[in-house]
Amino acid sequence: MGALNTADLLVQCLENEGVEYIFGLPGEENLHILEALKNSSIRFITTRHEQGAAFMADVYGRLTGKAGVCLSTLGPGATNLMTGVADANLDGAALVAITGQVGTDRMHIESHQYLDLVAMFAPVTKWNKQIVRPSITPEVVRKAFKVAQAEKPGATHIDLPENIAAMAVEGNPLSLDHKEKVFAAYRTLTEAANIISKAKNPLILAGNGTIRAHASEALTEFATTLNIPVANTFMGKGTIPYTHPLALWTVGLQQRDLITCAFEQSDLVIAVGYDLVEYSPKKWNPEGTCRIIHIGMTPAEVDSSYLPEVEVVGDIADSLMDILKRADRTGKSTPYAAGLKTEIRAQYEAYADDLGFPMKPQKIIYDLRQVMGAEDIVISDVGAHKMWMARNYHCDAPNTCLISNGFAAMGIAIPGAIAAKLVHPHRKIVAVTGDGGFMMNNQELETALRVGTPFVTLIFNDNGYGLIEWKQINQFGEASFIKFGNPDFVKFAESMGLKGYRIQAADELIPILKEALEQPVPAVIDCPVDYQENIRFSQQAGDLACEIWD
Ligand SMILES: Cc1ncc(C[n+]2csc(CCOP(=O)(O)OP(=O)(O)O)c2C)c(N)n1
Ligand SMILES: [Mg+2]
Repeated sequence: MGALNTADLLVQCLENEGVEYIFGLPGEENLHILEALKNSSIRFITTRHEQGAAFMADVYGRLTGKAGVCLSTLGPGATNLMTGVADANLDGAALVAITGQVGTDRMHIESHQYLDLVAMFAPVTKWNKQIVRPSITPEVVRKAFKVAQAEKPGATHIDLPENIAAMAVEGNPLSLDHKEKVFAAYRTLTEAANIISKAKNPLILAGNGTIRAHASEALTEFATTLNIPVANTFMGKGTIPYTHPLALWTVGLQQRDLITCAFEQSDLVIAVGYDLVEYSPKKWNPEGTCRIIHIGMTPAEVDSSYLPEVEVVGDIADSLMDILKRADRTGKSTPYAAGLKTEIRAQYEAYADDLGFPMKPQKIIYDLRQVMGAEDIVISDVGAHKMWMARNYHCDAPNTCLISNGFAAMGIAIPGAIAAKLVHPHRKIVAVTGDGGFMMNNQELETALRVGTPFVTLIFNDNGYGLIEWKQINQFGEASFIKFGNPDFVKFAESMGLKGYRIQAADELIPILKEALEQPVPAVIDCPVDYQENIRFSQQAGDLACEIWD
């Protein structure tokens, strides 16, 4: 091996961080990095679009808590990367983006493909820097990972000019930090326990922070012992098993739903690992009158509808266990919750045998749940199908239904499924997507075939941007500019060497899903969906009267 250059040292630093994969696309300005990767333990996954690479890193980060890494060249490669980087940043997923760049000798003049990438990525990252001298590489890399992985996780970015990448350097990776737990202050724990002990109808709102902190078991014990019902956000699915009697399932639709009643009934919301980016408190606390306890790894965000009486800031599992020791709710129960849960469950089960075709979204999801095991993973794309997945796909365990609900970018599901299969090769993986989102990143199905990550893509086919249609009809009484045509998805899949299926009757879905999940190659299922259900649901929910569960 020749002398070490900056790109070699960069790769050594990435190895030191435990990086397993880099998702990316080559360009002239990142050639030195690719050369350095040839002799590395890191597996480079060549993608078909930089956005795909960033979404893969995003979902890797979300599933593992370790930063996913994506790489692009400068200019157009970097602009393509941005959507996935922004998604990680707003969804609280650790990600490190690396871009190639022109040499430092031509940044001050009009230069082919040059954009100021540090300025460009600044608003979509927690921190970013250019490597301006070879010797600072270990510090820049260490800081990028430390910041990306620290609560609340997000994206960071490293820009490497090509002349710096080629320069000789001496140096070694820095040793990693040993994260110490931070414990909440005694006063906040006792105060929280007192408020909880006295509340009449408390309700737990569990968010993705609970999952990031590995506090799901603690939360389940806390809720069970104190007999307090739990609603989870879209990204908080699986914090408590959906079969648990106190689990009121998911909240977060931008409209009324049965679960809204739980918030109307409660006199205290205990928000645990709740990220406001997901579901504005203005939706569940419009008057700002609700009493709130905030339990999180970081202090509460400022919002006029989210003014907690006490903020318990520290390791979430420890805080919950500590409050549990101090709180006393003997003889207290929340009678409304059982009635509400019975109704929520009845609405879910009502579609079990629905043979309508095109299939109702509730039935597609009901059937999907039947074929997926407790540890299997679905990744939802963004659209009307996501709203139904959020509402109707219930989880036993954390990180088994991934939904982008911070940035909510269409196109995440297919690249996300590749990352999920890499992280969990023995689990079944399904990407649930609309036909719109499918056409945004389906090129990555070739990546999936090539790298050997078989999974099933289930397309909700409505020939249109269904969620926008839903909103337009609710808001303006009619839809516009949302219809489009689709390719023949079965032939499309077959042309790529994948398996393709089309659902032609409701009772075909379960057997086809089972068969598709057994394939050694990625499979695509085209499933026509009846989105008339969307409007019907909105009308019903608008008329909902909560008083019956008083
Ligand atoms: C990249 C991106 N562009 C636009 C939007 C706005 N948007 C949200 S949902 C949606 C429609 C999604 O259509 P489709 O993928 O077919 O899913 P469906 O709603 O029909 O289930 C659009 C355009 C978005 N969230 N992300
Ligand atoms: Mg659609």
